[in-house]
Amino acid sequence: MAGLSVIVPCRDEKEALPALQGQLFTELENLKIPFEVVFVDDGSRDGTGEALRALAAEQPRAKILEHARNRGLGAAIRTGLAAASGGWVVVLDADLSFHPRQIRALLEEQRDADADCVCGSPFLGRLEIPSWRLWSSRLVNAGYRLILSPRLTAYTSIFRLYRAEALKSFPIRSEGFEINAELLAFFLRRGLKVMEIPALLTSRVCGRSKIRPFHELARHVRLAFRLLSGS
Ligand SMILES: Nc1nc2c(ncn2[C@@H]2O[C@H](COP(=O)(O)OP(=O)(O)OP(=O)(O)O)[C@@H](O)[C@H]2O)c(=O)[nH]1
Ligand SMILES: [Mg+2]
Repeated sequence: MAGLSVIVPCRDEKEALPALQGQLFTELENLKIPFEVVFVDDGSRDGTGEALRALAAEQPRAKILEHARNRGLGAAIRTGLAAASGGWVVVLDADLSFHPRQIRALLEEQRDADADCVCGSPFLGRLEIPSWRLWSSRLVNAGYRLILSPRLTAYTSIFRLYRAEALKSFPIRSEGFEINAELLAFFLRRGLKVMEIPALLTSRVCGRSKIRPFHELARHVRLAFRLLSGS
């Protein structure tokens, strides 16, 4: 395995960083593979930037990138990807809602199936989130299953392992949360091998959710039209 880059997009996540730092780096060291963690601070206003710089002073394997103003989850992942040097990329929430101990299972599935992308699917595993989130997520995923492939269940989840070379070759356009669906669409349409494994998704325990449901739904609808029209 050529090294792993873990991209962590962060918007106003100062409260979540101490727990993330403790748990993410321990899990990654236990994997016994070369790794780096690329944090992208996306115009945070709660001191996330300062907290990340302090973290990087303690963690030589952390890279910190900053947007001067908030540009959205998609833009943050693209910035992180441009700086990622690993042969494999994992994208992870800052709030531990997908616990980093689950990264090991993504890597094992990649190796066993020789996959180009492995998705952690809470729909195959477990979701411990409010029911309105569950049903809105089910609805959006049902739409993508119709457009892309009924075989997959987790088009909107962030937690995945990607072959970096493939990921970097895509003309990614998403600015917001719809990037997760756009990336999967590229893998599927290029005939690359995508696998899913069960994952556990829990609600965040600190800080505030950044997702704006109606705004993100509009972005998903726009992406769906783009995928259907082939533009
Ligand atoms: N860089 C960047 N990161 C973002 C932005 N919006 C959200 N994020 C990060 O993306 C991840 C997912 O956002 P969350 O707010 O956790 O969204 P969610 O996981 O759908 O919902 P909750 O876990 O319930 O809050 C977190 O690490 C956020 O800090 C953004 O505009 N820019
Ligand atoms: Mg989250």
